[in-house]
Amino acid sequence: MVSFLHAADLHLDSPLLKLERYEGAPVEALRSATRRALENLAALAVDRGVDFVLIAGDIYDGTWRDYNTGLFFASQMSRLGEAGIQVFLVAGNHDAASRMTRSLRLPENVHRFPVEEPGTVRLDELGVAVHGQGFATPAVNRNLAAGYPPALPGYVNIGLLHTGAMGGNHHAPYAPCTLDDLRSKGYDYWALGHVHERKVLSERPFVAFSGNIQGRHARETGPKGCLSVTIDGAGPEVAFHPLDTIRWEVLRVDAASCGDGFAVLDRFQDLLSDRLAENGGLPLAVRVEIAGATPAHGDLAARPGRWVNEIRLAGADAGAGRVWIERVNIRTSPPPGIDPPDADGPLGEILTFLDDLRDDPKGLLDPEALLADLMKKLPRELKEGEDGIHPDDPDWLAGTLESVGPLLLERLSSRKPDP
Ligand SMILES: [Mn+2]
Repeated sequence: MVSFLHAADLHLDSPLLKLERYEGAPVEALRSATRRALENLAALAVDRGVDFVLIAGDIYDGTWRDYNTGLFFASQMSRLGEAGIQVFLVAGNHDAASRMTRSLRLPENVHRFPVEEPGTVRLDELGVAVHGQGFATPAVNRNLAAGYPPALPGYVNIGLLHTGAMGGNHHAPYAPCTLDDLRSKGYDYWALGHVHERKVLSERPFVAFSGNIQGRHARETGPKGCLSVTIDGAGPEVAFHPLDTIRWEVLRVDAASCGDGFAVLDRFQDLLSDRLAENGGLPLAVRVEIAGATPAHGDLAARPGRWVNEIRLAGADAGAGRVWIERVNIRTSPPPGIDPPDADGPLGEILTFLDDLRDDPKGLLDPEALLADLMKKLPRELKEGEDGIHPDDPDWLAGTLESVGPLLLERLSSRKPDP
Protein backbone atom coordinates (compact mmCIF):
# COMPACT_ATOMS: atom_id res chain seq x y z
CA MET A 1 0.00 0.00 0.00
CA VAL A 2 1.13 3.54 -0.83
CA SER A 3 0.13 6.52 1.26
CA PHE A 4 0.74 10.19 0.60
CA LEU A 5 -0.57 13.72 1.12
CA HIS A 6 -1.57 16.01 -1.74
CA ALA A 7 -1.32 19.75 -1.01
CA ALA A 8 -0.96 22.86 -3.18
CA ASP A 9 -0.94 26.66 -3.13
CA LEU A 10 0.70 27.22 0.24
CA HIS A 11 1.42 30.87 -0.72
CA LEU A 12 3.78 30.96 2.22
CA ASP A 13 4.01 34.38 3.91
CA SER A 14 1.45 35.78 1.50
CA PRO A 15 0.22 39.10 2.88
CA LEU A 16 -3.34 38.06 3.71
CA LEU A 17 -4.72 41.57 3.74
CA LYS A 18 -3.65 45.15 4.12
CA LEU A 19 -4.17 44.61 7.81
CA GLU A 20 -3.52 48.13 8.98
CA ARG A 21 -6.77 49.16 7.28
CA TYR A 22 -8.86 46.77 9.37
CA GLU A 23 -10.13 47.66 12.81
CA GLY A 24 -9.42 45.04 15.46
CA ALA A 25 -7.84 42.49 13.11
CA PRO A 26 -5.98 39.64 14.82
CA VAL A 27 -2.86 40.78 13.02
CA GLU A 28 -0.43 38.16 14.30
CA ALA A 29 -2.79 35.23 13.73
CA LEU A 30 -3.46 36.38 10.16
CA ARG A 31 0.18 37.16 9.34
CA SER A 32 1.44 33.78 10.47
CA ALA A 33 -1.52 31.69 9.27
CA THR A 34 0.16 30.29 6.14
CA ARG A 35 3.16 29.16 8.24
CA ARG A 36 0.97 27.52 10.89
CA ALA A 37 -0.93 25.68 8.15
CA LEU A 38 2.35 24.35 6.71
CA GLU A 39 3.36 23.19 10.19
CA ASN A 40 0.03 21.37 10.38
CA LEU A 41 0.74 19.74 7.02
CA ALA A 42 4.14 18.48 8.21
CA ALA A 43 2.64 17.27 11.51
CA LEU A 44 -0.12 15.38 9.69
CA ALA A 45 2.41 13.68 7.39
CA VAL A 46 4.52 12.60 10.37
CA ASP A 47 1.49 11.45 12.41
CA ARG A 48 0.14 9.37 9.58
CA GLY A 49 3.57 8.08 8.64
CA VAL A 50 2.89 8.68 4.95
CA ASP A 51 5.42 7.65 2.30
CA PHE A 52 5.64 11.08 0.68
CA VAL A 53 4.06 14.53 0.30
CA LEU A 54 3.12 16.16 -3.01
CA ILE A 55 2.97 19.96 -3.36
CA ALA A 56 1.44 21.07 -6.67
CA GLY A 57 2.89 24.58 -7.03
CA ASP A 58 2.62 28.09 -5.56
CA ILE A 59 4.59 27.17 -2.48
CA TYR A 60 5.58 30.83 -2.34
CA ASP A 61 3.44 33.85 -3.13
CA GLY A 62 6.26 35.38 -5.16
CA THR A 63 9.94 35.98 -4.66
CA TRP A 64 10.84 36.16 -0.95
CA ARG A 65 11.05 39.54 0.74
CA ASP A 66 13.96 38.06 2.67
CA TYR A 67 15.43 34.63 3.26
CA ASN A 68 13.20 33.86 6.25
CA THR A 69 10.43 32.53 4.02
CA GLY A 70 12.79 30.05 2.35
CA LEU A 71 14.38 29.09 5.67
CA PHE A 72 10.99 28.39 7.18
CA PHE A 73 9.93 26.16 4.30
CA ALA A 74 13.25 24.28 4.40
CA SER A 75 12.90 23.73 8.15
CA GLN A 76 9.51 22.07 7.70
CA MET A 77 10.92 19.93 4.89
CA SER A 78 13.78 18.83 7.19
CA ARG A 79 11.23 17.80 9.76
CA LEU A 80 9.69 15.51 7.12
CA GLY A 81 13.13 14.28 6.12
CA GLU A 82 13.90 13.24 9.69
CA ALA A 83 10.72 11.17 9.63
CA GLY A 84 11.84 9.49 6.40
CA ILE A 85 9.20 11.28 4.29
CA GLN A 86 10.03 12.42 0.77
CA VAL A 87 8.57 15.55 -0.80
CA PHE A 88 7.82 16.15 -4.48
CA LEU A 89 7.07 19.61 -5.72
CA VAL A 90 6.62 21.72 -8.82
CA ALA A 91 6.77 25.50 -9.28
CA GLY A 92 3.50 27.27 -10.13
CA ASN A 93 2.72 30.67 -11.61
CA HIS A 94 3.41 32.50 -8.35
CA ASP A 95 6.77 30.85 -7.72
CA ALA A 96 7.78 30.24 -11.35
CA ALA A 97 11.52 29.79 -11.78
CA SER A 98 11.97 33.16 -13.50
CA ARG A 99 10.21 35.01 -10.67
CA MET A 100 12.29 33.74 -7.77
CA THR A 101 15.29 36.03 -7.39
CA ARG A 102 16.39 34.36 -4.16
CA SER A 103 16.85 30.66 -3.56
CA LEU A 104 18.22 28.20 -1.04
CA ARG A 105 19.26 24.56 -1.22
CA LEU A 106 16.48 22.27 -0.09
CA PRO A 107 17.03 19.19 2.09
CA GLU A 108 17.80 15.94 0.30
CA ASN A 109 14.36 14.45 0.87
CA VAL A 110 12.86 17.16 -1.38
CA HIS A 111 12.62 16.59 -5.12
CA ARG A 112 11.81 19.58 -7.30
CA PHE A 113 10.74 18.72 -10.85
CA PRO A 114 12.38 20.49 -13.79
CA VAL A 115 10.70 23.37 -15.63
CA GLU A 116 12.12 22.76 -19.14
CA GLU A 117 10.55 19.35 -19.60
CA PRO A 118 8.62 16.77 -17.59
CA GLY A 119 10.61 14.59 -15.21
CA THR A 120 9.88 11.21 -13.61
CA VAL A 121 11.04 9.88 -10.25
CA ARG A 122 10.73 6.13 -9.64
CA LEU A 123 10.40 4.88 -6.09
CA ASP A 124 11.14 1.22 -6.77
CA GLU A 125 10.71 0.02 -3.17
CA LEU A 126 7.14 1.44 -3.23
CA GLY A 127 6.39 0.66 -6.86
CA VAL A 128 5.53 4.33 -7.50
CA ALA A 129 6.40 6.66 -10.38
CA VAL A 130 5.83 10.42 -9.90
CA HIS A 131 5.77 12.63 -13.00
CA GLY A 132 5.94 16.43 -12.93
CA GLN A 133 6.97 19.67 -14.58
CA GLY A 134 7.07 23.14 -13.03
CA PHE A 135 6.45 26.61 -14.47
CA ALA A 136 9.52 28.31 -15.97
CA THR A 137 7.68 31.64 -16.24
CA PRO A 138 4.55 32.98 -14.50
CA ALA A 139 2.31 32.78 -17.59
CA VAL A 140 2.56 29.31 -19.10
CA ASN A 141 -0.10 29.11 -21.79
CA ARG A 142 0.73 25.78 -23.35
CA ASN A 143 -0.59 22.39 -22.34
CA LEU A 144 2.11 20.97 -20.09
CA ALA A 145 0.19 17.75 -19.41
CA ALA A 146 0.32 16.85 -23.09
CA GLY A 147 4.09 16.39 -22.80
CA TYR A 148 3.97 14.08 -19.76
CA PRO A 149 5.16 10.52 -20.42
CA PRO A 150 2.73 7.58 -20.54
CA ALA A 151 2.29 5.53 -17.35
CA LEU A 152 5.17 3.24 -16.41
CA PRO A 153 3.79 -0.30 -16.54
CA GLY A 154 3.74 -2.11 -13.20
CA TYR A 155 3.94 1.12 -11.17
CA VAL A 156 1.40 3.27 -9.40
CA ASN A 157 1.65 6.41 -11.54
CA ILE A 158 1.08 9.90 -10.16
CA GLY A 159 1.06 13.19 -12.08
CA LEU A 160 1.91 16.46 -10.30
CA LEU A 161 0.72 19.54 -12.20
CA HIS A 162 -0.06 23.23 -11.71
CA THR A 163 -2.89 24.02 -14.12
CA GLY A 164 -6.06 26.00 -14.74
CA ALA A 165 -7.38 22.76 -16.31
CA MET A 166 -10.50 23.49 -18.39
CA GLY A 167 -10.90 27.03 -17.02
CA GLY A 168 -14.19 28.44 -15.72
CA ASN A 169 -12.82 28.54 -12.18
CA HIS A 170 -11.97 32.24 -11.63
CA HIS A 171 -8.28 31.42 -12.00
CA ALA A 172 -5.98 32.29 -14.90
CA PRO A 173 -6.14 29.48 -17.48
CA TYR A 174 -2.45 28.60 -17.27
CA ALA A 175 -1.13 25.28 -18.59
CA PRO A 176 -4.64 24.40 -19.81
CA CYS A 177 -5.61 20.77 -20.32
CA THR A 178 -8.73 18.65 -20.57
CA LEU A 179 -9.71 15.70 -18.47
CA ASP A 180 -9.14 13.51 -21.55
CA ASP A 181 -5.54 14.80 -21.80
CA LEU A 182 -4.99 13.63 -18.23
CA ARG A 183 -6.86 10.32 -18.63
CA SER A 184 -4.92 9.47 -21.76
CA LYS A 185 -1.70 9.11 -19.73
CA GLY A 186 -3.01 6.08 -17.86
CA TYR A 187 -1.99 7.40 -14.41
CA ASP A 188 -3.70 6.44 -11.16
CA TYR A 189 -3.75 9.89 -9.54
CA TRP A 190 -3.37 13.49 -10.74
CA ALA A 191 -2.40 15.93 -7.97
CA LEU A 192 -3.39 19.35 -9.29
CA GLY A 193 -2.69 22.83 -7.97
CA HIS A 194 -3.61 26.44 -8.91
CA VAL A 195 -7.37 26.46 -8.28
CA HIS A 196 -7.77 27.40 -4.62
CA GLU A 197 -11.14 25.67 -4.18
CA ARG A 198 -10.96 21.97 -3.42
CA LYS A 199 -12.45 20.09 -6.34
CA VAL A 200 -12.55 16.49 -7.54
CA LEU A 201 -12.63 16.35 -11.34
CA SER A 202 -12.67 12.56 -11.71
CA GLU A 203 -12.71 9.45 -9.50
CA ARG A 204 -11.03 7.02 -11.90
CA PRO A 205 -8.35 8.06 -12.43
CA PHE A 206 -8.54 10.27 -9.37
CA VAL A 207 -8.02 13.88 -10.53
CA ALA A 208 -8.33 16.65 -7.97
CA PHE A 209 -7.41 20.14 -6.88
CA SER A 210 -6.66 19.97 -3.17
CA GLY A 211 -7.26 23.74 -2.84
CA ASN A 212 -5.02 25.98 -0.76
CA ILE A 213 -4.13 25.05 2.83
CA GLN A 214 -5.12 28.39 4.39
CA GLY A 215 -7.81 30.80 3.19
CA ARG A 216 -6.44 34.30 2.69
CA HIS A 217 -9.50 36.51 2.29
CA ALA A 218 -13.30 36.52 2.21
CA ARG A 219 -13.40 34.86 -1.22
CA GLU A 220 -11.49 31.82 0.13
CA THR A 221 -14.05 30.49 2.58
CA GLY A 222 -14.59 27.26 4.48
CA PRO A 223 -12.18 24.56 5.60
CA LYS A 224 -8.83 24.53 3.77
CA GLY A 225 -6.28 21.74 3.87
CA CYS A 226 -4.90 18.74 2.01
CA LEU A 227 -6.00 15.37 0.68
CA SER A 228 -4.64 12.19 2.21
CA VAL A 229 -4.50 9.31 -0.22
CA THR A 230 -3.91 5.60 0.07
CA ILE A 231 -3.62 3.37 -2.96
CA ASP A 232 -3.68 -0.40 -2.89
CA GLY A 233 -5.03 -2.88 -5.43
CA ALA A 234 -8.50 -1.32 -5.23
CA GLY A 235 -7.54 2.21 -6.36
CA PRO A 236 -7.20 5.48 -4.45
CA GLU A 237 -8.98 6.14 -1.14
CA VAL A 238 -9.03 9.88 -0.56
CA ALA A 239 -9.93 11.95 2.51
CA PHE A 240 -9.78 15.67 3.25
CA HIS A 241 -7.91 17.03 6.30
CA PRO A 242 -8.27 20.68 7.35
CA LEU A 243 -4.97 22.43 8.09
CA ASP A 244 -6.06 26.07 8.41
CA THR A 245 -5.64 27.97 11.65
CA ILE A 246 -8.07 30.80 10.98
CA ARG A 247 -11.09 30.26 8.75
CA TRP A 248 -12.92 32.68 6.48
CA GLU A 249 -16.69 32.63 6.41
CA VAL A 250 -19.31 34.78 4.73
CA LEU A 251 -22.46 35.08 6.87
CA ARG A 252 -25.55 36.10 4.92
CA VAL A 253 -28.28 37.59 7.07
CA ASP A 254 -31.69 37.68 5.40
CA ALA A 255 -33.36 40.66 7.07
CA ALA A 256 -36.69 40.32 5.22
CA SER A 257 -38.75 39.54 8.33
CA CYS A 258 -36.79 41.72 10.76
CA GLY A 259 -38.74 44.68 12.13
CA ASP A 260 -35.73 46.76 13.19
CA GLY A 261 -31.98 46.78 13.67
CA PHE A 262 -32.13 44.77 16.89
CA ALA A 263 -34.05 41.98 15.18
CA VAL A 264 -31.31 41.89 12.53
CA LEU A 265 -28.74 41.71 15.31
CA ASP A 266 -30.61 38.76 16.92
CA ARG A 267 -30.69 36.90 13.63
CA PHE A 268 -26.98 37.52 13.11
CA GLN A 269 -26.16 36.16 16.58
CA ASP A 270 -28.10 32.95 15.92
CA LEU A 271 -26.34 32.40 12.60
CA LEU A 272 -22.94 33.11 14.11
CA SER A 273 -23.33 30.67 16.99
CA ASP A 274 -24.34 27.96 14.47
CA ARG A 275 -21.30 28.77 12.36
CA LEU A 276 -18.96 28.66 15.35
CA ALA A 277 -20.30 25.23 16.31
CA GLU A 278 -19.93 23.94 12.73
CA ASN A 279 -16.28 24.94 12.73
CA GLY A 280 -15.44 23.27 16.02
CA GLY A 281 -14.24 26.42 17.73
CA LEU A 282 -11.62 27.40 15.14
CA PRO A 283 -11.00 31.19 14.99
CA LEU A 284 -13.20 32.74 12.30
CA ALA A 285 -12.74 35.80 10.11
CA VAL A 286 -16.28 36.72 9.12
CA ARG A 287 -17.72 38.92 6.44
CA VAL A 288 -21.34 39.80 7.14
CA GLU A 289 -23.80 40.51 4.31
CA ILE A 290 -27.15 41.89 5.43
CA ALA A 291 -29.70 41.86 2.63
CA GLY A 292 -33.40 41.75 1.84
CA ALA A 293 -36.38 44.04 1.39
CA THR A 294 -37.10 44.72 5.04
CA PRO A 295 -38.95 47.02 7.45
CA ALA A 296 -35.55 47.36 9.20
CA HIS A 297 -34.09 49.13 6.15
CA GLY A 298 -34.78 52.65 7.39
CA ASP A 299 -33.22 51.88 10.77
CA LEU A 300 -30.09 50.29 9.24
CA ALA A 301 -29.57 52.90 6.55
CA ALA A 302 -30.08 55.84 8.91
CA ARG A 303 -27.29 54.78 11.28
CA PRO A 304 -25.04 52.37 9.38
CA GLY A 305 -22.08 53.11 11.66
CA ARG A 306 -24.04 52.13 14.73
CA TRP A 307 -25.27 48.83 13.31
CA VAL A 308 -21.94 47.82 11.82
CA ASN A 309 -20.39 48.26 15.24
CA GLU A 310 -23.26 46.51 17.03
CA ILE A 311 -22.49 43.54 14.75
CA ARG A 312 -18.78 43.76 15.60
CA LEU A 313 -19.62 43.83 19.29
CA ALA A 314 -21.98 40.85 18.97
CA GLY A 315 -19.18 38.98 17.17
CA ALA A 316 -16.72 39.71 19.96
CA ASP A 317 -19.30 38.61 22.58
CA ALA A 318 -20.21 35.36 20.88
CA GLY A 319 -16.70 34.30 19.98
CA ALA A 320 -14.79 35.05 23.19
CA GLY A 321 -11.96 36.38 21.04
CA ARG A 322 -12.34 33.73 18.34
CA VAL A 323 -14.39 35.85 15.94
CA TRP A 324 -13.17 38.80 13.95
CA ILE A 325 -15.77 40.64 11.88
CA GLU A 326 -13.79 41.67 8.82
CA ARG A 327 -16.52 43.73 7.22
CA VAL A 328 -20.27 44.33 7.36
CA ASN A 329 -22.05 45.07 4.11
CA ILE A 330 -25.57 46.41 4.52
CA ARG A 331 -27.45 45.90 1.25
CA THR A 332 -31.05 46.05 2.37
CA SER A 333 -33.88 47.79 0.54
CA PRO A 334 -37.23 49.19 1.69
CA PRO A 335 -40.08 46.69 2.00
CA PRO A 336 -42.41 46.72 -0.99
CA GLY A 337 -45.46 48.97 -0.87
CA ILE A 338 -44.37 51.22 1.97
CA ASP A 339 -44.58 54.95 1.24
CA PRO A 340 -41.88 57.10 2.74
CA PRO A 341 -43.07 59.36 5.56
CA ASP A 342 -43.29 63.12 5.25
CA ALA A 343 -44.18 63.29 1.59
CA ASP A 344 -44.67 67.05 1.78
CA GLY A 345 -42.19 69.86 2.24
CA PRO A 346 -38.45 69.89 1.64
CA LEU A 347 -37.89 66.31 2.84
CA GLY A 348 -40.57 65.12 0.44
CA GLU A 349 -38.83 66.92 -2.39
CA ILE A 350 -35.58 65.16 -1.64
CA LEU A 351 -37.32 61.79 -1.57
CA THR A 352 -39.11 62.51 -4.83
CA PHE A 353 -35.80 63.47 -6.40
CA LEU A 354 -34.25 60.20 -5.22
CA ASP A 355 -37.24 58.25 -6.56
CA ASP A 356 -36.80 59.90 -9.94
CA LEU A 357 -33.14 58.90 -9.97
CA ARG A 358 -34.07 55.32 -9.11
CA ASP A 359 -36.47 55.20 -12.06
CA ASP A 360 -33.93 56.70 -14.43
CA PRO A 361 -30.66 54.80 -14.23
CA LYS A 362 -29.15 57.07 -16.88
CA GLY A 363 -29.62 60.05 -14.59
CA LEU A 364 -27.69 58.05 -12.03
CA LEU A 365 -24.66 58.01 -14.25
CA ASP A 366 -24.37 61.82 -14.28
CA PRO A 367 -22.65 61.91 -10.87
CA GLU A 368 -19.70 60.33 -12.62
CA ALA A 369 -19.09 63.63 -14.35
CA LEU A 370 -19.81 65.57 -11.16
CA LEU A 371 -17.38 63.42 -9.21
CA ALA A 372 -14.61 63.31 -11.81
CA ASP A 373 -12.61 66.04 -10.07
CA LEU A 374 -13.07 64.47 -6.67
CA MET A 375 -12.04 61.07 -8.00
CA LYS A 376 -8.78 62.56 -9.26
CA LYS A 377 -7.94 63.82 -5.80
CA LEU A 378 -8.94 60.78 -3.75
CA PRO A 379 -6.13 58.49 -2.60
CA ARG A 380 -6.03 55.24 -4.53
CA GLU A 381 -6.95 52.99 -1.62
CA LEU A 382 -10.40 54.64 -1.43
CA LYS A 383 -11.07 53.75 -5.05
CA GLU A 384 -9.98 50.12 -4.97
CA GLY A 385 -11.72 46.89 -4.09
CA GLU A 386 -15.24 46.17 -2.91
CA ASP A 387 -15.06 48.93 -0.29
CA GLY A 388 -14.04 51.51 -2.86
CA ILE A 389 -15.99 54.34 -4.41
CA HIS A 390 -17.06 53.44 -7.95
CA PRO A 391 -19.22 56.21 -9.47
CA ASP A 392 -18.80 54.63 -12.92
CA ASP A 393 -20.52 51.43 -11.75
CA PRO A 394 -24.35 51.61 -11.99
CA ASP A 395 -24.73 48.81 -9.38
CA TRP A 396 -22.58 50.70 -6.91
CA LEU A 397 -24.60 53.88 -7.52
CA ALA A 398 -27.92 52.05 -7.15
CA GLY A 399 -26.78 50.45 -3.87
CA THR A 400 -25.60 53.80 -2.54
CA LEU A 401 -28.87 55.45 -3.54
CA GLU A 402 -30.84 52.95 -1.41
CA SER A 403 -29.09 54.13 1.73
CA VAL A 404 -29.01 57.83 0.91
CA GLY A 405 -32.75 58.49 1.46
CA PRO A 406 -33.04 57.09 5.00
CA LEU A 407 -29.68 58.61 5.95
CA LEU A 408 -30.73 62.09 4.77
CA LEU A 409 -34.15 61.81 6.42
CA GLU A 410 -32.57 60.84 9.70
CA ARG A 411 -29.90 63.55 9.63
CA LEU A 412 -32.21 66.33 8.48
CA SER A 413 -35.07 65.58 10.85
CA SER A 414 -33.13 65.03 14.08
CA ARG A 415 -31.08 67.57 15.96
CA LYS A 416 -28.77 65.12 17.62
CA PRO A 417 -25.80 63.67 15.80
CA ASP A 418 -25.54 59.91 15.33
CA PRO A 419 -24.68 58.53 18.79
MN1 LIG B 1 -2.14 29.67 -6.21
